[in-house]
Amino acid sequence: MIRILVVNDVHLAASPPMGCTSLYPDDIKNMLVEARQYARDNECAYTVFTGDFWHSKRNVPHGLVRWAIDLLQDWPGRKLAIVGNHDLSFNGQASVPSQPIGVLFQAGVLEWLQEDLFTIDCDEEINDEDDPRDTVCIQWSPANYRDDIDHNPWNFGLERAEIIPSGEFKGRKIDWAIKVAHGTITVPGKPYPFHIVPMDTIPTEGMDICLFGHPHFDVGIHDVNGCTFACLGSLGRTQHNDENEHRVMRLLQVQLGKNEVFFDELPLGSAAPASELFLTKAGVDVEVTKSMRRFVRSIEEVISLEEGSLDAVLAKLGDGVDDRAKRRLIDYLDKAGFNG
Ligand SMILES: [Mn+2]
Repeated sequence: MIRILVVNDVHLAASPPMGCTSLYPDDIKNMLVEARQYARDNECAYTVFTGDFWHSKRNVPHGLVRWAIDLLQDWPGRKLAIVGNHDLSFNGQASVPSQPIGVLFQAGVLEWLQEDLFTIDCDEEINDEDDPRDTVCIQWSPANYRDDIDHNPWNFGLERAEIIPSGEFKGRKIDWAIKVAHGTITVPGKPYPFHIVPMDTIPTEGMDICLFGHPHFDVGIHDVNGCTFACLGSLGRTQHNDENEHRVMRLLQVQLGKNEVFFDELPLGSAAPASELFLTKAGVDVEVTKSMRRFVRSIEEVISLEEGSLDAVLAKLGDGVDDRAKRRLIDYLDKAGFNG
């Protein structure tokens, strides 16, 4: 079998997001080291990072970038990555070369999936010859993040190539077509007050598997219209919410044979217990005035969302808000650490 390790929303950071203790940076590092050990022990041919490798858009210390380079350099197999909203500045994908994620691409420790990639691997458990009958041919199709990605389900479909179009293995039949995406893909039938893309609205024709990040909660593994959608949630628990209080941290591993697929859940034993990762709010006695209540209510109206991400807040603000105002709001909220 060809094994693929999937790592969602790492959110590596030098300082803890709001609501997290100073344990946060080491928690991420510990889990990444454990993920690498899985890649070694299970001889994963691929590790897929589904976006948001970094948490902060700015002020990432060189030492941490160096640490990430060293980690990934000693990580076996091909490491394929797409970019998430947290990896980008306001200039979108054009900002990649100047972002920490761009440094990882330039260092050659991560491969940026920018267009469809075709790979071929020999399943050595069957035959160690490069016999077409025993090889597994994969089409990888990326959906890197951009601001309007959740506006159209077609952004998450793919155009299946029946055969490898060029190169050494030209003419080989594609066994698996895999989408790798960063977007708000949700289970069918569940409404949210912001832009989402329910799985059953995505054109799944020709698509076997969709591995996606962006939702930080555990969406699970779902077969919808002939495609298996999988997202076990973010590695980085950036928000102190109910979901993260109770999440059992694990990674997804996909095993592919020529005609069969298995989805395994790998436990992350190194994940810090929630009781140590999150700050508990101590009650404080403050006189709450009428105007304070009014102010809080108005903020609540904007941010009372099931998932309080910055994107969700902005989507709720609607199209009527001036872009410059939105950017300033992003800036303020980002500085305040409110950017799950
Ligand atoms: Mn994220």
